[in-house]
Amino acid sequence: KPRTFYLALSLFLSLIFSNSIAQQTMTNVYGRNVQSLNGKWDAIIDLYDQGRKNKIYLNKKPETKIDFYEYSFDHGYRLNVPSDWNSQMPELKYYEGTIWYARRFDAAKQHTGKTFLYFGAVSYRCRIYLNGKEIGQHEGGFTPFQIDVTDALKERDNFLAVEVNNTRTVDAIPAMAFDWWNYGGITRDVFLVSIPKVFIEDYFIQLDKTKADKINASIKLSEKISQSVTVEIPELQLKQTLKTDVNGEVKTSFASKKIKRWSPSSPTLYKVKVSSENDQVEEQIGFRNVWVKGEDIYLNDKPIFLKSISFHEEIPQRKGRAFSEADAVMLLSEAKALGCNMIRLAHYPQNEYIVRLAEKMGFLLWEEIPIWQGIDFKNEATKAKAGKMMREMIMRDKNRVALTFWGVANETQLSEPRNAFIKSLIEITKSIDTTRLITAAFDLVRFNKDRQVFVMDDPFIKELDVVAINKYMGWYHPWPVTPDKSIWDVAKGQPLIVSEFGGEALYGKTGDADVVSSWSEDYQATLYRENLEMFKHIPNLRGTSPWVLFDFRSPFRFHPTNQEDWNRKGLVSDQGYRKKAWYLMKEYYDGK
Ligand code: GCB
Repeated sequence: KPRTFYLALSLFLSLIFSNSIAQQTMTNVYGRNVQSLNGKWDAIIDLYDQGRKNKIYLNKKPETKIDFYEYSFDHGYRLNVPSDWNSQMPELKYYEGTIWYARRFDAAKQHTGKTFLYFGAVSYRCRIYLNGKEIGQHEGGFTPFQIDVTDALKERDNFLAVEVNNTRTVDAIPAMAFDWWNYGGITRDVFLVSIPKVFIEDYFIQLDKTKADKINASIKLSEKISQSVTVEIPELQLKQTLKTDVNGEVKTSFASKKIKRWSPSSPTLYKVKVSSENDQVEEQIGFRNVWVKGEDIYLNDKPIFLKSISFHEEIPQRKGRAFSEADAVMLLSEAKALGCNMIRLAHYPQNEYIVRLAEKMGFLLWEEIPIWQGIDFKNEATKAKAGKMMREMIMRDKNRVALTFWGVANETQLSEPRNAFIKSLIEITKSIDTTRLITAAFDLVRFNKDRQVFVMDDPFIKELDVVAINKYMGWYHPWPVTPDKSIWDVAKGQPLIVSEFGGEALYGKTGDADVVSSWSEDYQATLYRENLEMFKHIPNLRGTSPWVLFDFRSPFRFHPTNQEDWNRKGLVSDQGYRKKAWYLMKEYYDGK
């Protein structure tokens, strides 16, 4: 008993503690007054984790004749921020452990306002030290956080050190093994954000779930005070000035018959301005309705078929994680070329450049946290981490009209702890946002010999708006019957998406169109042809998402000649060449 009590207490304290130092980011950091801290940072590789013990974040230099320090950030390694470290030095290719980053900077003096230090993402866990003091911690490699540095900041010569660690652990998300590269480092933008003392911390502005002429808006100030705030959509001649309540919050709605709804074929965005007595912020927001009725998914009152594709946040040609607008252009242009109207962002929230460009280019988005196989569902601390990640993801992207699906899990096995875990994620999601569809990907579909149909027994799917199935027919699973006899009776009454299918091919390998182990483009093409045939026999199929757009790096994949650390399921090779199956998929999507 006492042991559980202390465990619970320490969990509680650690949550309070870590939450209070690295916070949820304000809405729309990219629309604020920021100073970039991107660029070359100094680095120290700390394989044995000695840096914290030796307080290297103090950055001491010998002052007397008897002083010496066994470290220095000067004249050592230099790493680009943002970027993973693995792609920057050959000796860091497989590195898993701690690396210290440091840099100096001047900061504009703040007379009345506040300054936050913002990180788009640090993979996987980090501690932040400013001018010799620890000011924050964060865990989770794909979501942003901020730290209030108003008091800790100097005008000249600040010393910022970040202790980054990407060691895989059983209680982490993702956990010990996952089919992508474990990139470490400060992988996204670092900014100083200057903001008035009382600022617009959060707003959520979206079209009503079902009504085409009703925009709902809620605004929250950073302090619990009553102030007047104005929300304006100039192009629609909509403007309201309201008063926040004693909690600094206010909700309202706008009615307009003139709203042009956002859709993949016409991705209209409107300038939206939010201002308070001291602060103002604006961005482009789109409006659309999405709901499910029976087995159909409706976008703006019309049933839609989701022509989706997945990619990792990775530029294969560079063998590194994607982080810039140019990277987003590369990935999304290739998805556009395939004829897609949706992206499943695999398997974690990707950077905001991708999300924001996807929206301008007219892609629906599915975004998920890396609940990817092997998660310790029994661990309460892991569950709390997942909830925090889910919240961080939704808070970042809830104003993005493209966001259509919140994904809560990928490939989980039946168990009570799993149900409780995922249910808690669904509850968190609904407590923030009820306008999107909730989904999860399952790999439990199997062939029922007696009934001669594909089935799945997982009652949990009833909790979801849309059921997603990963099924690798012709790759991991041999065909039990021919594709034209492959009838599905899965998730009847609900819309179903085949969220993954495919197989590996080494670009340029030809022949053996019927031999799985040939790794040839011809076999991959056969596999696609057969799966496309099977799709005709899934009555509630409302979307497909081949796995995957590009070959991607993964230590799972160690075949010496065919894989060499690459998952070769790409429709496009690591060098950017389209494989034969790409053309089949393109034809399928163009015909839909
Ligand atoms: C899956 C996973 C995906 C893998 C893929 C594969 O089911 O969801 O992350 O990369 O299979 O290639 O095996």
